[in-house]
Amino acid sequence: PVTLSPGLAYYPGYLDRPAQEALLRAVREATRAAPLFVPRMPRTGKAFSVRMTNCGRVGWVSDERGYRYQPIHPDTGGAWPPIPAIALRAWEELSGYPHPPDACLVNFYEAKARMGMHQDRDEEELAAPVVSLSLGATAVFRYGGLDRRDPTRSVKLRSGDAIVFGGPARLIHHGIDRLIPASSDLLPNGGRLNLTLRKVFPAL
Ligand code: MD3
Ligand code: FE
Repeated sequence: PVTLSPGLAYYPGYLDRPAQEALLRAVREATRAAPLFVPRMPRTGKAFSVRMTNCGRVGWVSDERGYRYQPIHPDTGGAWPPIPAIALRAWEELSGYPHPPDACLVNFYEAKARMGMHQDRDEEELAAPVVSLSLGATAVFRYGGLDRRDPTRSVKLRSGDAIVFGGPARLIHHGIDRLIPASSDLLPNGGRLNLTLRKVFPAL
């Protein structure tokens, strides 16, 4: 791995093409039980450009009432499907954390989608890292520091790359500036998927 900053480990090409195809099939299967939903900003209700779903015992949702983890899909009311085996294996190999993840958030970007700079702090267990797997179009990923005004750097996340945020990097600001057109043929229409594995609740 490449250490981009303390606590931030980058694994370019972590998943080979057959593993990317297998993970994509598993995500498509999961979206049959838990369709992509449109998250909305708290208070304003403005729609995100990214669509989402989840796997695992809880999933991250956002609507007018706020951000939270919950055990059911916001539209269907059904349980989230299981976390794909390939994603669980990546967590075991990369997280260094002795318990399985509670949640796998799946972000789907169409060509023009982006994600503004934010921190991930809706998890109770901040001692666990977040493991991210990218599929499809290359994304320009931007990350800064603990203060919103700290200087930022960017790195391209390509199909098959993994990136792990733990320790001093767990609460850094980060976002997706844009996708790079025609950068992958894994997904149709220049789309991108990102899976983030998270331990939400402290282990008993
Ligand atoms: C840094 N997703 O889902 S993955 C998110 O590509 C999110 O969809 C982006 O930011 C995406 O919250 C970026 C890289 C990532 C994921 C989680 C992090 C970076 C992180 C948690 C803490 C710090
Ligand atoms: Fe995030």
